[in-house]
Amino acid sequence: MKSDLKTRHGGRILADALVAQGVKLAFGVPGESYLPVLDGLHDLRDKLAFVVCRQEGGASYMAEAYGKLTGEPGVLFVTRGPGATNGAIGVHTGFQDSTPMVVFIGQVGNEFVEREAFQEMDYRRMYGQMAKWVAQIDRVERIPEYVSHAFHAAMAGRPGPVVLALPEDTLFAEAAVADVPHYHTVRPSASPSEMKELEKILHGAQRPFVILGGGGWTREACRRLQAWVEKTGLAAGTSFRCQDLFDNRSAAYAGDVGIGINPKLAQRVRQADVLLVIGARLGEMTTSAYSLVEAPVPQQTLIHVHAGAEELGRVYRPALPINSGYPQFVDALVGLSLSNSQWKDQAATARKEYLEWTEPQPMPGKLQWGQLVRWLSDKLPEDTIVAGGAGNFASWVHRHFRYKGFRTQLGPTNGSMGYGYPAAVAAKLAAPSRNVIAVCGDGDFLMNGQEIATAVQHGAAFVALVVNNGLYGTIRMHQEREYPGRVFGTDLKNPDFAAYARAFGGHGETVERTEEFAPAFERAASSGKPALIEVKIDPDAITPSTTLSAIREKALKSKQ
Ligand SMILES: Cc1ncc(C[n+]2csc(CCOP(=O)(O)OP(=O)(O)O)c2C)c(N)n1
Ligand SMILES: [Mg+2]
Repeated sequence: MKSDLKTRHGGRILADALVAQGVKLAFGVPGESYLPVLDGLHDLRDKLAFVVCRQEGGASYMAEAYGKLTGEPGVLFVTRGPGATNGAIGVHTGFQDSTPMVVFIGQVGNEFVEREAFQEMDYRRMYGQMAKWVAQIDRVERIPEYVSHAFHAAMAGRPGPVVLALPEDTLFAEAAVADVPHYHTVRPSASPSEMKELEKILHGAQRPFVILGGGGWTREACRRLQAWVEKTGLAAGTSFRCQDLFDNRSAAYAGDVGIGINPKLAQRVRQADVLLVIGARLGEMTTSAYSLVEAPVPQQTLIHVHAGAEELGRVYRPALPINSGYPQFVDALVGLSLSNSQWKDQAATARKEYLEWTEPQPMPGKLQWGQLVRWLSDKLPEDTIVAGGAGNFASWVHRHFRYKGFRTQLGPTNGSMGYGYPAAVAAKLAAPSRNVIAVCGDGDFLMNGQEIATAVQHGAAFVALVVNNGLYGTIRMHQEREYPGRVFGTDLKNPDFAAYARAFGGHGETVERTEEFAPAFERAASSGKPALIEVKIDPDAITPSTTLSAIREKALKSKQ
């Protein structure tokens, strides 16, 4: 019935396609390369909000965080070459974190293509390794088809980013085409024979351990899995920065299998006879550099459940690979009734070890950061979203914060700095009724500090903490360990962070002592503005369990 269709320009067709796919919020930085899209979005501004950002790095993290939080593709718009290169960091993060994203990039018109025209790049080559699919839409009438394909591809199996380039002539051209309805989420299920085999393996297990991780979970699947784990008496851990997949207050929770792992938990994973791994890829950070689980054939009997068929057998040859979506797998799993009193005793010991490990230890200086993390954990509402970036400041959060519900943690599993602040902006805009905090380092924060402007402009009021040790502390720690006393390139001269926040129209505070924090936090949280608290810590306090000077002394001794 083509004749009934209205003629629209490419930008409007694209905007309509996004609304048809259920998109309500998109992030980006504008460019002259995609003006018709902005024009199309103008028509649909009541249905789809566009969050205009200050740097594509921040915008791409926002789109990634939106995808991570909601489970639906985060949508990003960037301009040609410079926008595309700035925006790459969030796409790389989304790929490693299995986050669904759909990224649109302006492109030179087809009449100039392959001339290295103004800002021209071949995005298929540029994004090839960090996207599930990269394509260019060369015909205006095929926009709805490509967009539908992109949303299906971003969501199918192991979720991830998809990139679509938009040549200018495609966007300005007009066509009369139909929209495509909302995408399906296509994920496989475990077969009855696989579940039988799983039951047999678990039935004979003496020291089993469960690890959850990855992207593609739902609140309901996590809740049902947790109830089953608790009922069977198993112990469970979570992979690196996926600590919110299991209520950390549960008696069955044994801690996070990530960076700075509890040595007793590491031992438990190493010595398990059966590992039931659901959704985690078992990457370098989760396996302590492939040492907890040996590659390619693990000592443990590995049952590896993953939504991406290509992940099974990629690093580890499992005893039982199961290609399944996680809600689908949990559906089948909860039907199994298993129980073993030996497991229950082990889970109780694991829990005791978790509680001991997560008690904050005293650290040098006037401000006890570990105690403050515990204070936040005890005080903030249960569904508070904690967005964090990369650096040693985060190790206190990993260790002392108890995540209590699904999608209360937004962190980059690729260890990418600058994530926390923009992720918190996206979280507050996506879920305005939820409480949000960002936890940043001094180095980490300034990678995207400009996005305070975005928070102010769009009314995203949340509290950001900037943990200031005047160092790229993580790198200093490694430096002192490898080349003690030879400090180079890791000192930072910082601005007055509170004044910086105020200059953007936000609320700013500086805290130097433990006891100053609570009243400062109350003032910040009730300011009604994007708020920032600079939290000054002693640079010697480099991790929750050791100091820089101790690391240096040990390294010097070992070199003598
Ligand atoms: C985008 C990016 N650049 C560089 C790094 C390497 N890197 C990892 S942690 C770190 C230092 C973090 O410093 P800061 O945010 O101040 O945290 P601290 O370790 O001092 O607590 C650096 C430079 C990275 N992970 N990501
Ligand atoms: Mg620092």
